[in-house]
Amino acid sequence: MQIRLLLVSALSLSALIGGAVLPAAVGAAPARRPPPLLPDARAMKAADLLLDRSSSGHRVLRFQSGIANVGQGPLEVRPNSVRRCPPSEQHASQIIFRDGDGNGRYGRRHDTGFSRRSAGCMVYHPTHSHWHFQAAARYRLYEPGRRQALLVSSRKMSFCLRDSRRAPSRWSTARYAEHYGDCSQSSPQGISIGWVDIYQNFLPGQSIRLPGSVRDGVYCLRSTVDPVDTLRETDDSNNSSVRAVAIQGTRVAVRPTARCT
Ligand SMILES: [Ca+2]
Ligand SMILES: [Ca+2]
Repeated sequence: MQIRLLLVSALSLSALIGGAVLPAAVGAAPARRPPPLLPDARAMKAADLLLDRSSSGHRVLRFQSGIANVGQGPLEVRPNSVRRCPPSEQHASQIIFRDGDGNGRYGRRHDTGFSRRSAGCMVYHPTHSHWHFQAAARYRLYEPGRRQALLVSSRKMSFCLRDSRRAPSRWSTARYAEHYGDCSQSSPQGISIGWVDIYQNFLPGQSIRLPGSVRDGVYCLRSTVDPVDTLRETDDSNNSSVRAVAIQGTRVAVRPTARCT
């Protein structure tokens, strides 16, 4: 009986406090979250290839690479302390923008709502004074038709994401203004829809060391973005590109991609 009395009192109290709200809430549809506008990362084919010597005298293949965003929303990550990361690293959240005005496309002015998801840790580059997004890309070299027998696999490369140049017109993305510039220590970083983040061949990490077994001949250089799938995007099946390259002595030349597909 005592319990029943308490229950009745509690119900009466809630009716007094929230009486104006309760009837309206019954049967009302739950507020629907606007749909996400996801990015879609693609790997540019390796370009500006050249053969070089490392400081230790090894032959290295240098090349330029790039990550394009051909999706429906910006590819954005933000350094923060939401989760713990190893020393000298900081957590990264991927920002998923939402179609707040419901028009089916991204607009910076109206689609300001977003959700966050964990995208691993970022590494700090003291010489650059900013955070690099880890596992942005990986490069592999193999002989045509022998993709499983890798000659070289690079470590996972970290990038400071930014808008470097417009994506190739063959990907026919919407045209958005450049938005993500130089990375600073705490700013969001990203790639706008229809833009590419380029990493030139002279930058650290933009080379792979050729093993002594690499003789003159044609090889396949495969670039993969988001290789360990830390980013949420519309299509995970288009994240690799391949370039056929002919290596001859100290020279390297591009060959038709069909050799490697
Ligand atoms: Ca993709
Ligand atoms: Ca919109």
